[in-house]
Amino acid sequence: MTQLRRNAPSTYFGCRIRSAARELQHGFGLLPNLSIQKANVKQTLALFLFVVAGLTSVAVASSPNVVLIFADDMGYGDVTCYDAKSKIHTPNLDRLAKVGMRFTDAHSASAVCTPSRYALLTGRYAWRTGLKSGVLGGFSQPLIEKGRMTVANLFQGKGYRTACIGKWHLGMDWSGGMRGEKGYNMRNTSEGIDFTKPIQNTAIVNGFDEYFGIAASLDMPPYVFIRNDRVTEQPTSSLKEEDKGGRQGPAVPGWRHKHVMPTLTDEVISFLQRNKQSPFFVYMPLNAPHTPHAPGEAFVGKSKLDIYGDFMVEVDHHIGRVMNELDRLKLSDNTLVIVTSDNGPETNMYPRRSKFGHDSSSHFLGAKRDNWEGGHRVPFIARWPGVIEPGSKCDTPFCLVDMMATFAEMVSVDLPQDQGVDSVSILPLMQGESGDSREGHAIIHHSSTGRFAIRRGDWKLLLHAGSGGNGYGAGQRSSRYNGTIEQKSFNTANRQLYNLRTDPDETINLNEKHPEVVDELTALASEYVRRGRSTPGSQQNTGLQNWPQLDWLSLKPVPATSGDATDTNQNTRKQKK
Ligand SMILES: [Ca+2]
Repeated sequence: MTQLRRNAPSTYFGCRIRSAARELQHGFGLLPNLSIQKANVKQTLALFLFVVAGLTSVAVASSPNVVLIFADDMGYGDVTCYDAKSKIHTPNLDRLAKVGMRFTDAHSASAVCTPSRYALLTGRYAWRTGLKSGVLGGFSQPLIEKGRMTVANLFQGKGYRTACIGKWHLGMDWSGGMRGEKGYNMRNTSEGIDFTKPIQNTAIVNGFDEYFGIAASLDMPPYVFIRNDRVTEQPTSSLKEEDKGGRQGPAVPGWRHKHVMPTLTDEVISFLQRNKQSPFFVYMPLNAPHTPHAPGEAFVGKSKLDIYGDFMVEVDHHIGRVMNELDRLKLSDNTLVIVTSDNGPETNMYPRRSKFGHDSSSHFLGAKRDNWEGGHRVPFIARWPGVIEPGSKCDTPFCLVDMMATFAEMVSVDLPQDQGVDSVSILPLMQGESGDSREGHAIIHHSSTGRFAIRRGDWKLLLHAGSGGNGYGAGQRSSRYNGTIEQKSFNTANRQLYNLRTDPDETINLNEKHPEVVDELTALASEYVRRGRSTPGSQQNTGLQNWPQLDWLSLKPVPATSGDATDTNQNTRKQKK
């Protein structure tokens, strides 16, 4: 029980005393198994401190709402305000950027879905779990460990209503499924599963009061909506009987992929209407523009590009619906809205690039799965009236793993030492602080095959040859890569060092010119892996066995110039303002 908040209230929230009873009630959100009768002396004392700290802190009534919209495979170049050459028009995203802040150097924590989501929600890189590469399937076991704190826990513990509405893709325990089996596999077979039984360990055990959505990507079975811990309808049919696109498997009669995004948005709007009086946190992981590309009739042909473009136009439309509902409910002034993406665009961007001149990766190299920028550099727009300067831009690099510390600072929670271990608050960046407030803290990039890269300041070091993800040189998909710059760039040295300030397109490998930077960044990445964390604090357990992707690991100490990685003073855990 280390969940104590900071005493100093944040100035922009205002300060009001709330009742101890309410504090207690919400405090239990983070303490599900604690009862006062059974609590020992230590726990009671800690609980007392928890309440007292709350008396000086931020009132629930003035707490900002948060809506986090997480598009699936939406590229940097798919959003007009990020790429003026984009052939897809995104008026709602552009409108959001006009009254908010556009971050130009934001990175998903992985180049693929599942690990990116894990890191977003827990503030910890997913390669520290048993999932060293790839993603989960629709019937895989949960990836988030029991007791692992999520951003939803943070908000829930502060009295927020919390909802996950969308694509989970972090595993759950289906009745008769693979519970008890070892390993994290992309399990998409429904063999043995009883859909009439409750599902254990869905999003509702990870801090979400409500969950509605699909288990995994829209190209993975089962094709059924889940509400909390039950399917909403029995999947007695199969995809091949109902719709096209995606792996075969159980589907509910009448299932249509194109209905999914409108349904999710309807659910978000319903949640906003039901919870307009209380502070809320909505996590809305969309199924789009990931495959299968399934725009509704009203959007077919709208992009004048292709079906992907049409689907992207629909993504923008539904984001607009959420924004409009916040306006209608008069909630926009007190709501932080974030729109970002879980990784770069799918490789079907290459034929689109050559045929239509629309580049979903913008000018960056590579796509989803890659450690090159196209794999993980994502749009990130944040609107928060009164805090974020309208129409502003931030060029400081950060990673979506930083949301945990950011939200913790927003709601005045000190993260326990063993939680959010890779997360540094970007709240100062949102508030317009100039310069790199991360102070030497580096970002780790991770590809679909489990390869590593590290970014600090202008320097980026890839600890492998090639993209780290897509095999541009060979393979069954190679025809779509023919003639691309990615194919020409695929044969590299085993280390790639790029200066992203002068060479954002990763064209000139400086590994031989600057071996000292290669050594320094290799040592820093090694330190992050070995210590089980990339923030200051106590060593966390990280097993390094059977991990072939760590062939680059160095035992050299981190040079003194490398910042605060070895600082164990827990007071520096907080982002310096
Ligand atoms: Ca994705």
